[in-house]
Amino acid sequence: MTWLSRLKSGLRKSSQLIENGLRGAFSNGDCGVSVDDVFESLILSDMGVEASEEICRDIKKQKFENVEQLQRIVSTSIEQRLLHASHPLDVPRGNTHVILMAGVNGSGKTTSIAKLTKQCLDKGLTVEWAACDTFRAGAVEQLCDWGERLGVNVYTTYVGQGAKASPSALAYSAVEHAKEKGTNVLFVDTAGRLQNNVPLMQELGKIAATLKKVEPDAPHQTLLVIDGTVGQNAFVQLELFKKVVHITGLVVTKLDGTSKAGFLVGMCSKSQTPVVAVGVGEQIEDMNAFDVHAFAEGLVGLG
Ligand SMILES: Nc1nc2c(ncn2[C@@H]2O[C@H](COP(=O)(O)OP(=O)(O)OP(=O)(O)O)[C@@H](O)[C@H]2O)c(=O)[nH]1
Ligand SMILES: [Mg+2]
Repeated sequence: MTWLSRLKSGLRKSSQLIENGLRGAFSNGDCGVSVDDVFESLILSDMGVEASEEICRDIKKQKFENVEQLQRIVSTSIEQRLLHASHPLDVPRGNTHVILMAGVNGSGKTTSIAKLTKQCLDKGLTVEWAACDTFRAGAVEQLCDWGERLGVNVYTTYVGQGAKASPSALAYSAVEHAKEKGTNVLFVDTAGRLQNNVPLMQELGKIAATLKKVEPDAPHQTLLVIDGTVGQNAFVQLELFKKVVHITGLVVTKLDGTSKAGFLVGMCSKSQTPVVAVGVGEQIEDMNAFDVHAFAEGLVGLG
């Protein structure tokens, strides 16, 4: 299965909703005049009022004679709203590139690290991980399992002391070692935290500050992993995490498990934070760069 077909079949729950709306508008015979059905389906896909209204405005400006033409118009309008929203994972060769992963509980941080690592390994980069989720029981083991499968070294204890390290101490030591070894990329896994859990949010800030002590430019990237099933709430999460760390990009997971994938259109229209990758399943191949053309087509059920 190619990535494109994975993406499009992953988006099916959302696209069925929108496609039904487009079919409804067309069967009403209004040919681009009344767009109530379209508007409703865009809202149901969690696109938000503003983006939905703009897309409907685009529809009204054009003529269409069949559902496919209408799908094209909507897909083009969505794509235009997303033109600057994609920024694929970019890892310059040179000093160890540190990528800090943040996000609420269960959003997909750990599995996204594995998936993004696979892409780095395929490019010939060397990768290591710091298991800074010392909070959830089993979290370190989960990362180590993935590490074994991919042949990636995982830093799990505070080297030199052996005792259970604090997340910041472990992060510090991991960067030091990764730099020494000349590792290309170090992913730092962190504990899931609710954005209203103040101590855990502060701890995330502390990890980022500690990384800087070893490497002034680190973390070179801080990716917020967002569970796509939360829809528009993703925007709230982004704003709250931004108060603690400098979020450089988003990783959006579980687009296969939601009918609300439209939230990305609304969110990317409002936010300057680019989407680094999207996930549409639990397999290692189920993540890739945010291809806005394919996403827009997939979202309206084209292709
Ligand atoms: N269907 C689907 N499931 C996903 C996707 N990404 C992750 N998951 C699943 O979501 C669950 C949670 O993923 P984790 O990677 O453990 O999430 P986490 O953010 O590290 O969780 P905590 O460490 O507990 O905060 C796992 O069962 C993953 O397999 C996706 O794109 N699609
Ligand atoms: Mg995790």
